[in-house]
Amino acid sequence: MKKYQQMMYDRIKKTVGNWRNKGNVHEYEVYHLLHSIKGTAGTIGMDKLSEEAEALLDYTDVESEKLWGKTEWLPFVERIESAFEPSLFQDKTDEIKQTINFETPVSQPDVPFILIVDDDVEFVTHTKTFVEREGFQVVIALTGEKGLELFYQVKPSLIILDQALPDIDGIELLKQIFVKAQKDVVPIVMVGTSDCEENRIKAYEMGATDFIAKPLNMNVLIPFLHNRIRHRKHMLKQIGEDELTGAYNRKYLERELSSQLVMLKKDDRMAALSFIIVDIDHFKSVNDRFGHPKGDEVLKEFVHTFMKIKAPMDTISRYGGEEFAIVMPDTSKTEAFERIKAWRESFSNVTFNAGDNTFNVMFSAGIKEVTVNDDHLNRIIEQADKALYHAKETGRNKTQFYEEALEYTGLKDFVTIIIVDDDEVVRQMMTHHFNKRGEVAGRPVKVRTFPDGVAFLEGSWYQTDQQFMILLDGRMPKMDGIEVLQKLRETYGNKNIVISMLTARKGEVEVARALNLGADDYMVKPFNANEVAARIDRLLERMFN
Ligand code: GH3
Ligand code: MG
Repeated sequence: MKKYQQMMYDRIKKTVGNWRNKGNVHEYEVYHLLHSIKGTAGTIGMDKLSEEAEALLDYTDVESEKLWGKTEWLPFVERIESAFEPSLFQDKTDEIKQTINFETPVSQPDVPFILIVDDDVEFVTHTKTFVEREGFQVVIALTGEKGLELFYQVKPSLIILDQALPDIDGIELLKQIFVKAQKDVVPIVMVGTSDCEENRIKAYEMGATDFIAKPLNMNVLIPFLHNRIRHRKHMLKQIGEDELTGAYNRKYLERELSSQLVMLKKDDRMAALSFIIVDIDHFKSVNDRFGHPKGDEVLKEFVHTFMKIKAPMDTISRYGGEEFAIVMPDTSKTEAFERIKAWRESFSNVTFNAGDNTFNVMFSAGIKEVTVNDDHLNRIIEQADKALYHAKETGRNKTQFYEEALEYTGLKDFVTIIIVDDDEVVRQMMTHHFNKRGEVAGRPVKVRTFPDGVAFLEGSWYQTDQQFMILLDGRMPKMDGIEVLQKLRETYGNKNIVISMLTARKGEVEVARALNLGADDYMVKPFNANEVAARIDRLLERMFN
């Protein structure tokens, strides 16, 4: 009997673990969990638990797709937890506590960075230990020059700056960073060796936010830091907010997306984030029929309904007039899709009144799943935009993924790289390299390989509406590269095929022949994969665009 109880316990633990990762869960998921506990617990002699689950079931609806935040579902889990017989799971109590310790976030993207610029090693190490215990992250610069470098690199949330540095004078450093710090709302705390009036005056005049004299009282420092960070957050929010809708503005969006991208690259526990662009359908006609103020009301309600379904870390920014961009950290595209679906349902159920008329409004969305391979903000935005455009084109009131848009818009967005080489190492190395890179000349890339010219020419790879980059080994058994080249041009022409010959030596005769027979380029072996990719980038930029 105990074994089954243990199994059930483990299953609940697993489910709740998933919920913790997701943050929000659908009401019906809560229903299903309770329902299965009720049934199973009853048959394995845990009557109290079964009764409890049954009682809780009354508060959930099996058909409801409403998203519950943690604060909503946590009490249910706690009730279930307390209905377990404590004696049964004595040895497991800690584990239960751990599982249900929802306060520990999966990731902590919000840890404020504090930069300390001070040459007093004892002071900085002591402060670092103390301050990090409170959930901050500290970076240290022992010289002014290093401080300057770190200021630009780590973009700290606050700077603690020694007035007397070995190289640059603290006051001088302050002068250099002041403008940027002010723009980014970074408080600068000047630390002086003595509390003399002159030092204070200088510090404030140069733009320090605060002045503190050594020795620092750590008990005061911590609440002080929290205070300043809180104030900073508030200010940032003020700066980044769109007045009409309460969403963030475009400037904030760019900051948020790039900082989430950095987080994603730093934290292996996160697989992806989702970036979504949404746009209200036929919004112009709302304005035309019911007036601009009514349109404004729709916009506000649009954002308001999103706030109700969003996960804690999601942010929405106003991107253009009636276009919004959403960043969902640590969220796969399928999770994003579900969340948008919940929003769609909620928003389409809002009925607007205008005089005697009532109306409902729909929206379209495009999702781009961003992984560690994505680097360029503009490209990410462009790709989500493509997905949105595709949603509009194919009927509106729907969500599309970037991949779907790509498939649809024809494959001209793809570049297929074909490597024809009898050397398996070359084939593997290049395949690995291009797959990892994911794109060339700004386009997604597909890689195919052939071990010899015959297999290649007989293979079915050609499509008239695709573009190909062919890396062709000059010397191969079975059929020589030059011969393959000739046949290739004869059969397919050169409209959508770029060919680069791979040659072992800079044999001038061989190169000349290849170029004469229609090769666009050649590369000399052995080569470095990065260089090859960069070269192809440049080539394709010119040839296909
Ligand atoms: P589609 O389904 O293709 O997106 O059609 P649409 O009518 O929504 O798109 P279109 O781009 O033609 O029109 C957008 C309209 O949004 C035009 C503009 O006047 C209106 N708009 C932009 N900003 C605001 C605003 O702040 N308030 C109001 N009321 N309207 C706005
Ligand atoms: Mg629109």
